[in-house]
Amino acid sequence: MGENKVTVEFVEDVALICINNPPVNASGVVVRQGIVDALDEIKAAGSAKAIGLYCAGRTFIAGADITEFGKPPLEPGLPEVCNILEDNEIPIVAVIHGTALGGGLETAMGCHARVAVPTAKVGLPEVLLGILPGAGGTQRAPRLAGISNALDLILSGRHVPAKDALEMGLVDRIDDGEPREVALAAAKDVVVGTLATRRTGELTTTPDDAAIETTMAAVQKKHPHLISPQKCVECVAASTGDFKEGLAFERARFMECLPSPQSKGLIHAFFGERAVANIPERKAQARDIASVGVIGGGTMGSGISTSALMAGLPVTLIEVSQEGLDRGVATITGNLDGAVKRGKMSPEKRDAALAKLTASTEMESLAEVDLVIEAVFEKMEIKKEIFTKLDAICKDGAVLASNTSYLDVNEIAAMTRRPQDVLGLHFFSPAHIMKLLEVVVGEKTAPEVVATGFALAKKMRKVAVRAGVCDGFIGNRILGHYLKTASYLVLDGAHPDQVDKALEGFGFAMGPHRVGDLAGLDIGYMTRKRLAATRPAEERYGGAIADRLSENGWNGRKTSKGYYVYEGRDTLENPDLNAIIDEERARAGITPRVFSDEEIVERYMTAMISEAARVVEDGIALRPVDVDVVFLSGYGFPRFRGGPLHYADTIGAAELVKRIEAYAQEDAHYWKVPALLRKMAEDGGSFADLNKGK
Ligand code: T1G
Repeated sequence: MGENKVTVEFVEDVALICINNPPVNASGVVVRQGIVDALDEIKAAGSAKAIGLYCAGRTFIAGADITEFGKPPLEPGLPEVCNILEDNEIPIVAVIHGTALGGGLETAMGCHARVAVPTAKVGLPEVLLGILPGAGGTQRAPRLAGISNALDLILSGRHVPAKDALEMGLVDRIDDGEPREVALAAAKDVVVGTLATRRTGELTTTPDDAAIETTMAAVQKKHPHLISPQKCVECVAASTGDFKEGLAFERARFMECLPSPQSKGLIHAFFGERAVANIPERKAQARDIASVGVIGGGTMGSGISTSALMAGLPVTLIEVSQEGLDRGVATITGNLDGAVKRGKMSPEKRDAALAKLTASTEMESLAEVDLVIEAVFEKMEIKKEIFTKLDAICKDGAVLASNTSYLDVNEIAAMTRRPQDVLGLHFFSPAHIMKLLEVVVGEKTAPEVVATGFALAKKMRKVAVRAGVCDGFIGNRILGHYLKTASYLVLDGAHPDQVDKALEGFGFAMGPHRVGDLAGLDIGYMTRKRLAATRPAEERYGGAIADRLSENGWNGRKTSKGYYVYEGRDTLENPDLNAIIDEERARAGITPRVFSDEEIVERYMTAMISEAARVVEDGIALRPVDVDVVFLSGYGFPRFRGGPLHYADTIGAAELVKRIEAYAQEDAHYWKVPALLRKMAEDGGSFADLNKGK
């Protein structure tokens, strides 16, 4: 057995239990058994009149050990340990520091009192994993904090600061100090009676039918695809009854959620967002980034500047004209005000961030910055000019990044004498909100420059994914492919609104036409024009309808008309659309046919999966999970589906190959079976297999 994860210390008439299971004291079976053994040891010693339970390291228990999920259950289970704690004869006080989450908070609620240090936070985030608090959380939290607070905690999964937890009744006292000292003092206070203890299961929950009904209706509306939120509400409602029956009810509901595909998808997403940090350059020494330069004060440049300022970095914003600069500064100011309004930052932090913004029309102002991000118009000529200048201006060792969303980073790097310092940092709009950052690695990009890109992402609280160089890198390359399927579906008989609704039924927040209207149809229009010269003759052109819209000046929301018409907050049908669709079908000699929603989803997802497989095959993405994280963090892919290639495994390679071969009968150029997928189908492999060990 490894070193002891749970130790007991006797101090006069109290005992201390210390849990030490780095990095987050996850409650794996060794910890759970260790707690039970520690209680037995203390009982046998007979000297302790109170017990202080605390954790070493940076946090109290951060939950059940998620790596145990999907394996045969290991006894003692977390619910059992929480009940053993509660039934213990000697009173136990839990001391919380860091983040007591999920099974961690449930363990603390199984104890007879809870003391938190001021910086501690508590939460029940199980719903974010497609499950529910399954170790008594849905029964104890309402008893301690009331039904409304419990519903908020359990359905939001948010981390509640210690002072709010005290107000709710989840903790009994706030004491500052090292966990062991606080635990010793608290146990002593229990002995002398200045810290009251109680068994949570003996408390009662005051019914609140109105809260239950309102919340149930709200989760059914907000999460029509998810099963665990509704079960969370049912469990909280059950907490007004008998405690033991409530625990049994919760256990049954938990076991209905745990094996579900959506829980597997959400857990895949959780670990995936951490797995993508495992890059070949992970051991390289990132360069210190203490100042950032941003060239371009448009939407992207302002968003990137905002994100850097919110991360506490000084930013020098460069624009060619004072007018452009003023516009950029105004946008940044508006972004920061928005962050304050959304409660993402305090007014003081907003002022401090703004004070770190320098604006200039002179690129020479970038001479001393540690990293520059170019975010100007997507024209290679302009970027080449800028990087030539940067090469002459910036100090040795400065990292030079382009925010290009598809252009060749190697070509850009070749304009400098320092290609090893050049990479792509592809942000997603709005850059101060979207989590995804594609770190595009050029042929000559140095390992420490890649590591610097990942370190910058962490500082900006973004999810960085490593991408190779190709047109569109990971996300936009795949997007460009599957959007053609959407256009073919419309030309062949489906209506844009039907396609949108079918994909929204699959779980996307918005279908591709609604997204196009939001982003601006002119972006796709310019891309199609850019690629026209190199489009293979045998490729079916799907852009005719969208071209007509853009040529009419109907580019989506920003022109109040695109695939839809926008009047205030209303989205209406575009009365001119059907005629355009009919004309373009006729021009192409197409007799439209009916598509089912199911076929729309199948074709759309199969197209996405096939190009995603090729992106992995080509080494543009390191692993399938990197593609999943790109789509979860940057393209609104439904999180409970786990990402395109996690979802592909639920269909299976053989079925996917069969679908592509059937579609290829209509269009052999567009529908090709990726070699990787065919091999998977032949040897029964999966994308999950590919993720292992890479
Ligand atoms: N189990 C196993 N490993 C975990 C873990 C967990 N619960 N939480 C984190 N890790 C790993 C993580 O994969 C990473 O590993 C390392 O710890 C550092 O994490 C019955 C069933 C606690 C806020 O959902 O939210 O209890 O990459 O990079 O940014 O009702 O981790 O280093 O190899 O995220 O400082 C409920 C999940 C579980 C909390 C810290 N608990 N964790 O964030 O570090 S279900 C959760 C977090 C449950 C009961 C049910 C965060 C954090 P590696 P990190 P961080």
